[in-house]
Formats: sequence, structure tokens, C-alpha cells
Amino acid sequence: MRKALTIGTASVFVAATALWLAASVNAQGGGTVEVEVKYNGPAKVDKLKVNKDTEKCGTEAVIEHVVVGGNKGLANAVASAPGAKGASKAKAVVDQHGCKFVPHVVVMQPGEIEIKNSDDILHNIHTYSTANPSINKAQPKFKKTMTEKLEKPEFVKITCDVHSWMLGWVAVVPGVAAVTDKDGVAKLENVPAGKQKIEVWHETLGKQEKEVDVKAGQTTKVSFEMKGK
Ligand SMILES: [Cu+2]
Repeated sequence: MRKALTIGTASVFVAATALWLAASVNAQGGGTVEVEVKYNGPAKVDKLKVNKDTEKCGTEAVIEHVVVGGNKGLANAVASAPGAKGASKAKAVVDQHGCKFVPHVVVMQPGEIEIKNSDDILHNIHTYSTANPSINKAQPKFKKTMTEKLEKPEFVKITCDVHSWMLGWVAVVPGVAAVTDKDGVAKLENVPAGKQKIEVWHETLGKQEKEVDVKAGQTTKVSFEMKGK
């Protein structure tokens, strides 16, 4: 009887240890979510003649509203797992280069963003947002970097009051986020295992969401098809 009890206690202990180990592996080891975004419609790119600061801006501005790559992949869409902690703490950076915002869409954690001016001319960043205060600030050519705060989750439109064609977006997203490449693919790394909501946002094609089951140490694929408006 006593022996049976001892064995019973020992096996409960072993089972508990195994559960504890499994739980800590899950907590540390997230998975990757590979998000593919497709769009079955036409690209939309505006081209404008430029006659200001042409030595830096060139003579033609290209405004990329909808960029569709090979295989109908949609570039410049933001994919995110808003509930996933553990996103990169690296500070987001957007540059004004060639009188364009580079990259066209940047993702950041709520907090600070670095705004660069590598053009050696005057720019004036002007943001449009509702949750965050609007930023409207001149950035003379000698001011190579400014740091600004965007603390509330939101998709913030950025423009320049000096160069009317300049257009960019800052996606302030809690959780893990990335922008789709020219093939419409974004990889979300280190997403905790389990059910996660995945959101996709595009500046003119709107928002969609799906739920995926993320497995530790594995890549889970999910695809979206954006609809034209
Ligand atoms: Cu400008």
C-alpha cells in the first residue's frame, strides 16, 4: 500500500514536471506566421510633374497608392498580430529621401519614431490622425533627425507641407507587425503559440482579419485577398 502510494506520488510529480516543461517551452518559443496578401485588381500609381527643388526631388513624383507585384501580391500592406507580445523594441525610422517617405509604410510600437531628412532641403512633416495629436513641424536641411511620439495604436497618414505629393503611412501597432514586400508577403516572427488574431490593413483597400493557430517553432501560413473599394 505504502509502495503503491509512493509510486503514485512519483508519477504525479513526473507528470507535473513534464507539464511545467511544456508550458515554459511554449512561453519562450513562439512561431512564425507567414502572411500572404493578394489583390485581384489593378495597380494605382499617380505620376506628377515636379517643378520645385528638382535637384533633390527629380522632375517626376511617383505616388504609390496600390502596388501589385507578380502573382497578384499586394505590397505595402501591414500585417500584424495585435495580441502578440514580444515585438522588436528597435525604434522605427522613416526617412525623407528624394522627396519621398522611405519606406512608404513603416510599422512601429506605440512610442517614439525617428524622422530623418537626408535631402539637404526643407521639409515640413504634417500628420493626419485622430487618436494621436497631429504633428506639423518644419525640418530644415540642417536638422537631420527629429524624434516624435505616436503613443496610440492608429494608422497615421504623413504628408509634407513643402512638397504636396509626399505621402507615407505610419502604422502604430501593439504586438508583432510587418509590411508586405513586393510579392505581398510579410513574416511575423516570435508570435506566441496558440490562437492569434491576424490583421491586414492597406491604405486604400481597408482591413481584414483572420484567426490562426500558431505552433511553437513552426511556420503557419495564412492568406488574405483584399477587395477593391
Ligand atoms: Cu518635403
